[in-house]
Amino acid sequence: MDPLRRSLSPCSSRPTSCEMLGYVGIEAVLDQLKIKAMKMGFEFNIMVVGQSGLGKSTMVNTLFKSKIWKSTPSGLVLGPTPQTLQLHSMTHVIEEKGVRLKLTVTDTPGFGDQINNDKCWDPILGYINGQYEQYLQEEILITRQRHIPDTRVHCCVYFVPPTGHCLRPLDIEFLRRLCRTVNVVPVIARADSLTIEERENFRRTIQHNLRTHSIDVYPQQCFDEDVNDKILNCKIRDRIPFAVVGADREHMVNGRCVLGRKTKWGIIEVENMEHCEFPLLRDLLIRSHLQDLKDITHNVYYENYRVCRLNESHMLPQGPGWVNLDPTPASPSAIPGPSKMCRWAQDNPSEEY
Ligand SMILES: Nc1nc2c(ncn2[C@@H]2O[C@H](COP(=O)(O)OP(=O)(O)OP(=O)(O)O)[C@@H](O)[C@H]2O)c(=O)[nH]1
Ligand SMILES: [Mg+2]
Repeated sequence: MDPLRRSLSPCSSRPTSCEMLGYVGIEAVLDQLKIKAMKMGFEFNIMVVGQSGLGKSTMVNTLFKSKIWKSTPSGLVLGPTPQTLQLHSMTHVIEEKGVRLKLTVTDTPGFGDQINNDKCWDPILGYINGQYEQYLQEEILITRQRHIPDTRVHCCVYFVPPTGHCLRPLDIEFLRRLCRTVNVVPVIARADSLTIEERENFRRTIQHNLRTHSIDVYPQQCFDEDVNDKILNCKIRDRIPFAVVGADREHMVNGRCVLGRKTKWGIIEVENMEHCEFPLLRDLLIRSHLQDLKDITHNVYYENYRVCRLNESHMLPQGPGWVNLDPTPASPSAIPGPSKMCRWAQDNPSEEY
């Protein structure tokens, strides 16, 4: 056999590059990345959105007070939660095993109280696009900062009222717009008002509604990167929307201090999977998908926004990637959502918009 052929044969005991060159130390890149990331810390921004009175502000407190944060940040409302009248953000730096996370949760006023709820999504979309705009303005500076502060919303938790029927037209319209702009994780709010059977049926109905109306919530199937992603995300997609309960009070249960809601019949523990799915939401946001949410925000939603804006201001040459959009809108809130349409249009330059 030709000696060259023999050396290429998969059966031959070919020396690996390590054996040929000795130890190179490529794996140490991981340590370098880790050290750098630990020095920089992480920023993560969540927003809660939904109709008035569904427990959004309570959920913000639940997130901060639940086990993972270990301490209660100052500024948390104690006593009855007042109605949220304007959009506001709360930031807390959490440190665990030397890793620093700057978590910002943006609470929003509930919508749906008005007789005419037309365009009730405008302030929310305006805020989300406003953060993209702020980032873009920093990014296009000639002398830009080495680290651009990231206030972009990485995940929007959308509260669905526990009607037990189906998604209301208002929720559908809102979600359709939101999903084109940001990662959305819908949850069934105040899930303690549904029986286990009702919860399950409601979940399936909502999943069906989302599919029918092409509302692509997080984790989006089209962004699964490999088989492992697919397997894990399929399980998550099957459980979304999570049925959550919010609480900001602690109670003693069998000698344990738990976060929960005290009712006449007992205590609903928010961190107990037998009672609600808040732990699944928290784990998705923080433990398993934090970086993925940030990556999709940067690579998909922000990227779409950036392309749309640069096209509008004619800063991009009219090449194959050019997207023909409507004239520049007056305010950031009116900027057409940086949708996957934009991305799609880039891939299909012949299409007219
Ligand atoms: N039964 C039940 N009540 C809840 C839950 N979460 C919050 N609540 C109660 O619902 C009421 C309204 O809660 P908020 O957190 O203020 O609701 P919100 O969505 O922020 O309301 P707006 O600020 O008006 O938009 C409060 O009395 C809460 O204690 C829950 O999961 N189950
Ligand atoms: Mg509120």
